[in-house]
Amino acid sequence: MAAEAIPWSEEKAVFRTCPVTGLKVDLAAERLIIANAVAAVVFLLIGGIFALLLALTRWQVIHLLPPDWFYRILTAHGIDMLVAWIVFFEIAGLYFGGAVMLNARLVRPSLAWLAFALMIVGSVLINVIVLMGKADVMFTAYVPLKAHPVFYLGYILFAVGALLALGLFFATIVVAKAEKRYEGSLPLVVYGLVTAAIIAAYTLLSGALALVPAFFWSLGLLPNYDPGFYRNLFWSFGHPAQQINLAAMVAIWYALAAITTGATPLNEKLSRFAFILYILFINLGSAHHLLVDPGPGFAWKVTNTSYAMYLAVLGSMIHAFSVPAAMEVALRRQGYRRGLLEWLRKAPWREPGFSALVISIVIFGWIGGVTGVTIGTEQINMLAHNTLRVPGHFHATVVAGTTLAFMGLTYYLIPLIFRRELKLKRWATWQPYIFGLGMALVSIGFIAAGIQGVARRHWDITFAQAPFPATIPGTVHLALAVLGIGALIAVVGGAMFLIIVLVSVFTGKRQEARGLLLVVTPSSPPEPSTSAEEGEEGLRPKGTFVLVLAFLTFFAAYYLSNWWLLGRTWFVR
Ligand code: HEM
Ligand SMILES: [Cu+2]
Repeated sequence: MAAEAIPWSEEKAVFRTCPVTGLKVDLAAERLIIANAVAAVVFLLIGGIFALLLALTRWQVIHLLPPDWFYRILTAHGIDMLVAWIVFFEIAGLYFGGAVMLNARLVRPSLAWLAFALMIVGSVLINVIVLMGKADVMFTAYVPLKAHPVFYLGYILFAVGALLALGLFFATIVVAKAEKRYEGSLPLVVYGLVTAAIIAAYTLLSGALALVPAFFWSLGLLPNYDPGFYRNLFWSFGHPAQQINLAAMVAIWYALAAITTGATPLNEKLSRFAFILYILFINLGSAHHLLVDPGPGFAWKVTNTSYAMYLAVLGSMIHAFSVPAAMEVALRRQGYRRGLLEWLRKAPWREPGFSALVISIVIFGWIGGVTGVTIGTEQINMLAHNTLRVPGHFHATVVAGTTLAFMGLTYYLIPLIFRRELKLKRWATWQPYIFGLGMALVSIGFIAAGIQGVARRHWDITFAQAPFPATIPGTVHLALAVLGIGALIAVVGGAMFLIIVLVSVFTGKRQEARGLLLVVTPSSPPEPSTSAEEGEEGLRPKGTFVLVLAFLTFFAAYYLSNWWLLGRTWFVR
């Protein structure tokens, strides 16, 4: 028997059977999923309050915080959001994918609780030491900026906890296979999570390599720490960490498409291949953080940020076609076959999982992806480096893209995992739109200000006390007002999410979800068209094809216009 050959097989797991999905849910895994998800949401709340303070400072007519608090809150916001909120949620996702989706038991729940405790202690330590004013170094903590040792210790504890959780995820999948808990190959969503976890493993190790010496350096035990060395290793943590988010987000895209429209991938092999492209190539993109560093040479920079990086971009392009195409085919099957886009018009727009998915894809691709590839190009980076274009890019990817996808999925986890009735359903219908609109404005405001040269991470964008006079065009204020107004809208959308989740979890009726997974039950679903094309021809994803062409045109226009802008900075006749 395979099961006996496995260490830990003596552990007794207790399962319940989910009446909706028929999955066997390990109760220990369920409790851990809940704990990690709740921690994630709490850090989203804290980071969100900080976001509001920052945005009201960036909105130049308000300019709320004094300089020291601006940098302090910026440090805490970056860590609470990018590290705590995202990683806690991802760990919840890994336990869900590794155990629940495979009918398997989570190995060693006690170690998983240890991992959770390490991550909590780490993130609390960081917040405390930052708010005490002893670590105003931003989340990147570039050497030779020096923080209090507790700051690095907090980072390291968090990373060790996350590594432990990853190890348990891999072990759970191996044991599930050996115990024959699932048949055939891994489901695509779990496959995507495995991709995320593989990237996470080397990411976290690089993080440890960067931060452990920094810890000793700040204790005074290491006399010197080379900034170039630190920056290289930090970014082999900091950049791939975003690709974990990317892989997890794409896995959730496939899940949301399946939940809300019944979509199945058109070509699963291709989708799997696209995930492999991430593993192989995406880490090379880290070099885009070092484009102005004196150490690495030009050829190294260009090779890594261009040629190799584009293979990872190809992965994203494949997913960005596959997910909408799968939805289009599913909706055409339901009868919406007229013209190119009837399926899109009649799609379940009031279902928050669907709207979150579409808004996530659109802002991630059209704003985040396009600007990322553009500013990651060596030459154009010389214009964009350390301007507000950079936070404009990553608020489109990691906030409107990843965060919104995570929010969308949460609405379905509440009945399934928390086993509570989802409350405030009408709010849920609106929430993705409000958050998405706000974040679109935030990103566009950032980018528009950045294109006009406004620095990021800088309290005084007017450079009032600088020895050289700096002029910023008046239109910058318009861009920053768009940012500020967008932030207010996004904060309302974020608060709605938090209220829906907390009200449901703490006051929702305890219930076994019965069949009903969706948030909105249409009273009368729209009539499928009758006079439409029949047969296979009517099922082709023609609409998605046209949308993708429109995207590529926009991409080319934005990319080329940046070369044009670059050309204008050279006054050579
Ligand atoms: C309501 C939502 C949000 C708003 C309004 C917001 C706003 C801001 C602002 C104004 C800055 C400062 C930019 C600068 O002056 O350099 C900033 C930085 C940042 N934000 Fe957000 N943010 C939001 C949500 C998020 C989320 C959800 C994440 C991550 C998942 C995130 C990650 C970051 C990071 C990593 C930085 C850079 C920190 C640094 O430069 O060290 N933000 N954000
Ligand atoms: Cu990066």
